[in-house]
Amino acid sequence: MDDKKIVFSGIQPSGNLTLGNYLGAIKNWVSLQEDYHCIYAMMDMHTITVRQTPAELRRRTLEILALYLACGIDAENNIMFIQSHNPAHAELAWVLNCYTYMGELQRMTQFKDKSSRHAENINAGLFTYPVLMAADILLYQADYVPVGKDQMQHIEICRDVAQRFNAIYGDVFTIPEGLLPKVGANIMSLQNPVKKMSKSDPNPKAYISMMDDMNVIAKKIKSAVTDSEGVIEYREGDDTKAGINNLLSIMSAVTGRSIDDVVKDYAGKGYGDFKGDVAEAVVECIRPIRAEYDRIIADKAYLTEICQKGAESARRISERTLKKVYKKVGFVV
Ligand code: AQP
Repeated sequence: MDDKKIVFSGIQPSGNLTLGNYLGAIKNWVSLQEDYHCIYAMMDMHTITVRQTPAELRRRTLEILALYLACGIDAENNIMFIQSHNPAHAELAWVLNCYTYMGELQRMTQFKDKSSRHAENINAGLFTYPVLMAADILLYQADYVPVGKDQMQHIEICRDVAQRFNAIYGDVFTIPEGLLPKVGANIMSLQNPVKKMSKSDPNPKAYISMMDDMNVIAKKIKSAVTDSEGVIEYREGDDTKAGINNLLSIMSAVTGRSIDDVVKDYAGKGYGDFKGDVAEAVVECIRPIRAEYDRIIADKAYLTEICQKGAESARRISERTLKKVYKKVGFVV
């Protein structure tokens, strides 16, 4: 084994992936694959914290894998697998549940947000979601977890639980670090730009889906909510500027140019010109990914083979951690 560090991340197939998922997570994953051992999963177990249509969940799980590949994740050199194909995730989550405090989980922003959106179904799984996420990461002794900003709070709780466990039993878990992309860590809703862009937003105009037609993408960006000031300027923390800030971040992330550079191009220009250019840049970013996706999704046998191979590797790696944990807590192994 070489001394490359380990990267773990995943996305839940709870809807079609958005531009936020791409810029906040997958784009970063692609850039890490040269230098690290990367493990990228389709987190289906997390999705059932909210009701799903079973046939859709099954379909979307493979679609997400096809999208990972289309975005440039190399199947030969990385492990990709479906979370539920490795029972160790549920097994370690149970143990970690017994080392996580209710008070810690009650503070989680995502729990508060999702329980207010799904008031009819505030289930225990939704509450303990961060514990399952901690198990996902700690099983593989991951050093780094590339995520968007919304997930940093869950990385913190994962670190706390791992440190607590290590303090009792010795160095069982590697303490992981969250990795945010330089730009694109927090892409906001196009209709309510103080809220993050989410794939499960009931209003499809609020997000760009990686599956949207190119003309739909352009339309959604052109109708993004902005302000009436008419000045293209980035003002961090100013909610009245949230729409323009968001479009500037998107433009910067898809073109690789700094926000300052982009702002200079639009001195004295109007929102119409700017939105038109952002729309074009996003379309040019997504178009080749879509073409590749359409090719890959047609080959179900190939996708199934990747999942099977990935699950075998994932099970092999995680078994070592789980055995160690079981031994430490006193289970007969
Ligand atoms: N708007 C965003 N900007 C930047 N990064 C984002 N991510 C999600 N939304 C944005 C990052 O994408 C990865 C996958 O997230 P996930 O699907 O596991 O869960 P999520 O964070 O809850 O994403 P969604 O799209 O909001 O899903 P739903 O609507 O089902 O809750 C993570 O790295 C996340 O940070």
